[in-house]
Amino acid sequence: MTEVKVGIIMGSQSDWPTMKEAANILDELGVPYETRIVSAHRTPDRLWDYGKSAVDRGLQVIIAGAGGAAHLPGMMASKTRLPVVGVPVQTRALSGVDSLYSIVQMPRGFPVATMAIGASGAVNAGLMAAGILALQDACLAERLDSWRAALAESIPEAPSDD
Ligand code: RP5
Repeated sequence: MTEVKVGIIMGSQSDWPTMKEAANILDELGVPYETRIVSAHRTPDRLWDYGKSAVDRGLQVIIAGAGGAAHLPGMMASKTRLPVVGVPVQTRALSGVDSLYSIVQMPRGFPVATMAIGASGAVNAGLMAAGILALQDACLAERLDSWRAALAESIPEAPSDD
């Protein structure tokens, strides 16, 4: 059985279209992950249990996405020493600036690696998780290098009108 080392958690089903971008990139890189809805406000006990058991279950990185009063990544960081990568989900009312500020401004001692707002942030969260795991996994490091090289290769040298 392949060991799952990345947990992708989110505050609500409504965050999934954004957080799926993190899952997609991990699929591309061949990194197994699990996905869970864990809300800081609506299911605090689930958050606690998840954070408490994360290390023992073999997780190595947690990607946490939430929107609005986005307390999930920070609360998860308070409960586990695993690296927590935070994704501010774009909100309708405040375009995700609320989510960003809720996630990024952590008190000293409990870091959250905060990504950009929305889909780009979720993709980068997946890449960040892969980069962390690649430190101990030479095959994954090779796949990540190839992925990065292919992206660079796909960028044209000059703009076109098409
Ligand atoms: C947050 O509230 C979630 O992360 C979500 O982004 C936001 C709205 O949740 P729903 O009302 O759509 O379930 O906790």
